[in-house]
Amino acid sequence: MFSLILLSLTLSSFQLELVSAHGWLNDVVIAGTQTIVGNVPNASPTGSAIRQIDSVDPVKGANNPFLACGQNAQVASDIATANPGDEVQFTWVNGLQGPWVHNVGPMQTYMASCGSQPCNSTSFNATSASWFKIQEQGRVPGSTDNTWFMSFMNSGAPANVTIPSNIAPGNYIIRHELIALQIAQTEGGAEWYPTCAQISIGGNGTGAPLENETVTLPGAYSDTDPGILIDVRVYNNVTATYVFPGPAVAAFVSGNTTSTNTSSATADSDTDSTSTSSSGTTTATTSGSSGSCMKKKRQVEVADNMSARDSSRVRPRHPSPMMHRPRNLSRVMKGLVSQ
Ligand SMILES: *[C@@H]1O[C@H](CO)[C@@H](O)[C@H](O)[C@H]1NC(C)=O
Ligand SMILES: *[C@@H]1O[C@H](CO)[C@@H](O)[C@H](O)[C@H]1NC(C)=O
Ligand SMILES: *[C@@H]1O[C@H](CO)[C@@H](O)[C@H](O)[C@H]1NC(C)=O
Ligand SMILES: *[C@@H]1O[C@H](CO)[C@@H](O)[C@H](O)[C@H]1NC(C)=O
Ligand SMILES: *[C@@H]1O[C@H](CO)[C@@H](O)[C@H](O)[C@H]1NC(C)=O
Ligand SMILES: *[C@@H]1O[C@H](CO)[C@@H](O)[C@H](O)[C@H]1NC(C)=O
Ligand SMILES: *[C@@H]1O[C@H](CO)[C@@H](O)[C@H](O)[C@H]1NC(C)=O
Ligand SMILES: *[C@@H]1O[C@H](CO)[C@@H](O)[C@H](O)[C@H]1NC(C)=O
Ligand SMILES: *[C@@H]1O[C@H](CO)[C@@H](O)[C@H](O)[C@H]1NC(C)=O
Ligand SMILES: *[C@@H]1O[C@H](CO)[C@@H](O)[C@H](O)[C@H]1NC(C)=O
Ligand SMILES: [Cu+2]
Repeated sequence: MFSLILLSLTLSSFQLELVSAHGWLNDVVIAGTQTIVGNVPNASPTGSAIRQIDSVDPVKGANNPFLACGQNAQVASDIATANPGDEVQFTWVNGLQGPWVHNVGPMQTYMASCGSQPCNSTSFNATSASWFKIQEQGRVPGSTDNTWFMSFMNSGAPANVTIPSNIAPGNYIIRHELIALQIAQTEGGAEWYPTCAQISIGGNGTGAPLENETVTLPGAYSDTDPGILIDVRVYNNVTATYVFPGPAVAAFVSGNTTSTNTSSATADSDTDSTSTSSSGTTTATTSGSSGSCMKKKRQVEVADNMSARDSSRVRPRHPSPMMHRPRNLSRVMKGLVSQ
């Protein structure tokens, strides 16, 4: 009897570790005023402009079709409104809706035009869309203790992105992506957490990406990119440069008007976007949850040795409708969660 209780405790702790170590986008705040709450993964959806995913597990593998908008992401019912130059704040949570736990890896933001159709239309295909990058954040410049911007979210803070101040009006998906690198010194170890929100942008801007600044997702990454398969110096040597994966930030984003008003005219070529893509020989590994998490657990010691500052307090803010949360996390659990 007692051993049965122990066994079930062990199992539930393990399951707890799985959900608390990963996560999802809880909400987006636009211009400090408009709050869009995302649906809990797999819960019965209510109206939102954030595309709902069905698992808190990371997307694994650079060719995984879920790289576009996240695990089995569904078209959302609503459309948020925004203006050029607006700040967009993305608040990520772990699977228990406490603060995001990972602290090493880049955060990148892409956008894609939905064209003349609203982005809540099922005829827009995120997997074949032309995505352009508007922001990338890695290690904090000048950091001497290997602090990454991602770690700021461990206190519950949002990630902050500015919509390009000169972007042309229209229907867009804004896609925020975390790439957690704690076990990425092994090929296939990188954990992608992409998420998509549907927005309509107003104003009178004219900025647009060049054709050769756009990529597909999947397509933009390879499992062996230097920013995906990590050189150990990324952890141990803070002066080693981190090479962001994917395209450069589109030139128009920095107010660089040389690229304005040209992309719709150049429909001829996508060769540059495919040149940044992977070879296409790697098979996508969808996140078989238990398999990837077993692997993750085995590598905890390695990751421990290499990870940045531990900033892994788990303080759920509100109870999840999906699961009970424990009153207390053991030290062991905290150690696991920190990975
Ligand atoms: C798409 O969004 C618009 C604006 O919010 C709304 O009027 C329309 O009903 C939505 N369409 C669908 C299919 O949900
Ligand atoms: C979306 O685009 C991808 C990549 O081009 C394609 O494989 C897929 O069939 C498309 N989906 C739909 C519903 O058209
Ligand atoms: C976003 O901005 C808030 C202040 O508004 C700050 O506390 C937080 O650290 C920022 N997030 C990141 C990831 O830099
Ligand atoms: C932008 O265009 C709209 C009409 O589409 C107009 O009402 C508005 O005043 C313009 N804003 C600026 C800053 O020019
Ligand atoms: C992209 O295209 C523009 C204009 O066609 C060209 O000036 C620029 O060098 C190209 N950039 C890259 C990275 O190929
Ligand atoms: C740290 O990285 C820099 C840049 O890659 C390199 O020049 C330097 O030799 C490295 N130092 C050590 C101790 O590895
Ligand atoms: C604008 O683009 C040009 C060419 O890509 C680049 O040399 C320049 O630094 C950019 N300016 C800004 C402000 O980003
Ligand atoms: C954009 O291009 C169109 C067609 O080439 C032109 O009529 C329009 O004036 C251009 N707009 C700007 C702001 O350059
Ligand atoms: C782990 O850290 C110790 C002490 O900092 C170091 O000697 C050892 O080489 C590291 N191991 C790995 C695999 O980086
Ligand atoms: C968690 O449990 C430990 C040991 O039972 C206890 O010392 C600690 O105060 C508890 N923490 C909280 C937040 O309840
Ligand atoms: Cu995780």
